[in-house]
Amino acid sequence: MFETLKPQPADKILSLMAAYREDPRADKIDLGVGVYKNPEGVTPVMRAVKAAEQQLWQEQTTKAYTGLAGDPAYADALISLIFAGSVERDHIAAVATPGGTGAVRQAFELIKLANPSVRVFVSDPTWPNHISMLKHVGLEMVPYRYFDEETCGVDVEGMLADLKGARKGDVVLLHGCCHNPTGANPNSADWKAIVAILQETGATPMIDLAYQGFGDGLEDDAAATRLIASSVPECLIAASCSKNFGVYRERAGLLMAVSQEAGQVAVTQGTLAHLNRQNFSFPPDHGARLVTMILTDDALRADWKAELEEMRSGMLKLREQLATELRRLTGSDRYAFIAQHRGMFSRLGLPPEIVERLRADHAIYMVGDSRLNIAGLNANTVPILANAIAETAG
Ligand code: PLP
Ligand code: TYF
Repeated sequence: MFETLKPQPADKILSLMAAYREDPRADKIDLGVGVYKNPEGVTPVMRAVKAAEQQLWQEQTTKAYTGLAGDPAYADALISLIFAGSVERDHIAAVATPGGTGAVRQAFELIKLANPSVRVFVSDPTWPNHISMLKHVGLEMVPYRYFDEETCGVDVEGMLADLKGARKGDVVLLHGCCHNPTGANPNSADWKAIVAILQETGATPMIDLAYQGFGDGLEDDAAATRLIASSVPECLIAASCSKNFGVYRERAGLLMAVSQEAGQVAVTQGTLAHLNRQNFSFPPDHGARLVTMILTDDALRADWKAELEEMRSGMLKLREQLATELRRLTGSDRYAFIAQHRGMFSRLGLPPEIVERLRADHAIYMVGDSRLNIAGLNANTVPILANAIAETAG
């Protein structure tokens, strides 16, 4: 039967990773896949994660199954990090998932079960896995305007106009902070306008929160999620711990469904557990347990926050350095948006030919849509990138 299988389109980001690995040039620069790297180019195991792992190794007495929803203490800890009491705990159904991707996938499954004729509104552009999973699950997709190619900021007017086309029974997929792939984000006034439209239309928001702590800080990065979840009757949040705890391969995610109607929560919780059972039964526990240990221990939590803050401020400094360097070299403010963008990514708005020339002539690897991973840079490579951009794109 396998002969009926057809080759599947490759993930462009993962293919770029492979091309980079094969490039023999010693001075190559990897600005592709969204993985944090320190100035030495290493994706470190965070200090608090190491400490928690050591403690876990000594103290853990069993690796027997948890539950279909994972360890409830994990959901409690992450809910308190994300919501900080802005939504009552008993209004939230939550299940652990294999990474943020697993949370997104399970959210799509839940949506399909609740309303098979749903339309899911997605930002243009969005994370490519949103699109491929929506197709795979068989849900209708409606793109909404998001990125303004001229300013490299959010096309707020276009976005709001398109979101007005959603109706009750539809889902609006939003990036809670640090938009992937553009780096451009709504400001707080924009978020209020988005909430007003959600209230008007009755569409259900779904928030993908994969970078809390990478933009303006742990609290600010959760502000839009808190505002939305406390302003609308229902919403979904797919959270990832991959980036902010650096536990990528452990696959720690959490899917949350908030209902203003507390009486709804038990059935939603049961449905989420049922969907976990259909796909993988018990979610991975190791990463989730480390996250729980860190969030519930004062010393580990303080050290984790300090290290996360170092990572965040390092990325902001690189943004500022790159914007300044490009202003000097081009004599224009055309790249000032790089310092305004937040998170790991910026879309530079360069055509694919320029992205290709940067790779061929300068061994600089960014995604074809001109998305670069800021964390792939350091103080020494910023001027190299700036020179290459100024030379090829002006
Ligand atoms: N959502 C977005 C927008 C992402 O960029 C990512 C990627 O890292 C994820 C979700 C999920 O990541 P993971 O499955 O590694 O937790
Ligand atoms: O956008 C990125 O680079 C990250 C990592 O299939 C990633 O979100 C990339 C591709 C993929 C899963 C994760």
